Amino acid sequence: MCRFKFLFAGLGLSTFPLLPVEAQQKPNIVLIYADDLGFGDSSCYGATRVHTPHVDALAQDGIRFVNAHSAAATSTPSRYGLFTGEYPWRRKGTGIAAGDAALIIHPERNTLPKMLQEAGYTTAAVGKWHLGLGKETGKQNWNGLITPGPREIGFDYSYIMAATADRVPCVFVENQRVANLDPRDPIQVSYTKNFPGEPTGKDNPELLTKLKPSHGHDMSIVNGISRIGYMKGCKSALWEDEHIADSVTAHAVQFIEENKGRPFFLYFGTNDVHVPRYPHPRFWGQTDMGLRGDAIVQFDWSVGEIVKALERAGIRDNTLIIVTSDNGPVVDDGYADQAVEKLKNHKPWGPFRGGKYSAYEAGTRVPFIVNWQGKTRAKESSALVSQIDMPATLARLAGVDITVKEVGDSRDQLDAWLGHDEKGRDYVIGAASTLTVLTRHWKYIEPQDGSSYNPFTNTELGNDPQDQLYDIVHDRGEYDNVAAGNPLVVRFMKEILREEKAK
Ligand code: NG6
Ligand code: CA
Repeated sequence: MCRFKFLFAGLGLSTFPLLPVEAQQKPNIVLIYADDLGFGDSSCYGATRVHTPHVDALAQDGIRFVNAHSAAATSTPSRYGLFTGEYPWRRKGTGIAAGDAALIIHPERNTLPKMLQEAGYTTAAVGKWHLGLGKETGKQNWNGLITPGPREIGFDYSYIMAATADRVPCVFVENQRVANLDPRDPIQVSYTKNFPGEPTGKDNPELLTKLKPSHGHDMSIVNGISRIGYMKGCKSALWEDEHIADSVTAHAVQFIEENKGRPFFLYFGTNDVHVPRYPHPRFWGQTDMGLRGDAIVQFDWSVGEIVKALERAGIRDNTLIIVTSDNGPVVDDGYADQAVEKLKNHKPWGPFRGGKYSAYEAGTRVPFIVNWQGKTRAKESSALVSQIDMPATLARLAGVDITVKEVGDSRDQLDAWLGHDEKGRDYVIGAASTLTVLTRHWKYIEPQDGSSYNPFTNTELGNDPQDQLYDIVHDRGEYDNVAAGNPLVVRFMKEILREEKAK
């Protein structure tokens, strides 16, 4: 049957390259998920003071989207949407997770990696996790098997940071056990109180040899940098920030090498360019933007290493590669790393307003590149696409019959993702401290009483007690609220939200 499909494809009866499900090995999928990388942070998206040749190369024979969205303006909810296909705002407890949060994806749920496993894929999660671990918050067995975790939601292999680099525990967790742990020096973690005698950034600023906080981040000190939360012990297992990219990249490359003979899915969540930004010294000074710019170069290096590994393994042209980010950019996210001082004319948010945490576009409008050598061609696409569609779209690519699967809000957008459909979604709901509805013409922001500005991160949050409506085609910077003059459009957008909430 598959062979006939190829014939039809050749006759132009199909608008996208049909999947060689039996004739050839199913395509591998590599999802490179940057942290806080903004729309304008790579050279193929217009940056001039940082060069990202490896990301650019993927755009050069791939689809570079200019209207692509993460599910939320912060990490945990975006990743929740990515793996479950359910809008995170539907689910309580999907806000930014502490380092000792319980696993927020219920093991009973269908997930992207589970669907790919069923389709015969070997699956891996390498890098930033930030979806919680264990059954109960604060009760993880950090010195033993930490469960449930990646395995229970569909990952055969995992090598992860539990939360973020600025949150304890500052250790890698491999297959749900702390890596390199010496049982004679066990690990202890607390988000409520410090361990007696342990220094903190607040009380012992003289020990902050690598980075000092600008706001928050004044608890346990690891590797000369103070963090959120308290931890003690496990000296042999602690990460060094300057080696995080090398470590996660090496583990991702190893997974590729070991699984080149069978279809695989690799989720590679980089720590770059999240705080604390402390790239390996070989990247220092590669930009004139200080550590934030150099962390972008380090991210780009990781992308290059992954592509090289695919080439070495001879599977480059049978691998779909996606590069995107979990939310928009932030310049000062809590460490005095000179990012603000050295930013000058660089615009991490591109032409959009707001940034990470914001309901304005830069909160969720992220870089998004889909590359499948031989199948995609250099193209800029303005199709409206969203990471919420990751499960349905990739499952379809893998040959899963998604009509019989629970994929929540996720829709099959393979045609758009491969560059054959210029429209994409009719609308997408975004989540920050309020909800938004974005169509190809309009952006609506639901009224919200919260503060409109975060002075610490210098973010316009997009909150306003009034309806906000923007003509996103002619006013992509969202400066002219046209709600009053377009009551019918406002009503229509509210109706979309009302219906979505009722689902
Ligand atoms: C905030 C942190 C910020 C960052 C963010 C999560 C403070 C003052 N700020 O609470 O530094 O860690 O959480 O970022 O602690 S995210 O990209 O993982 O969502
Ligand atoms: Ca993030």
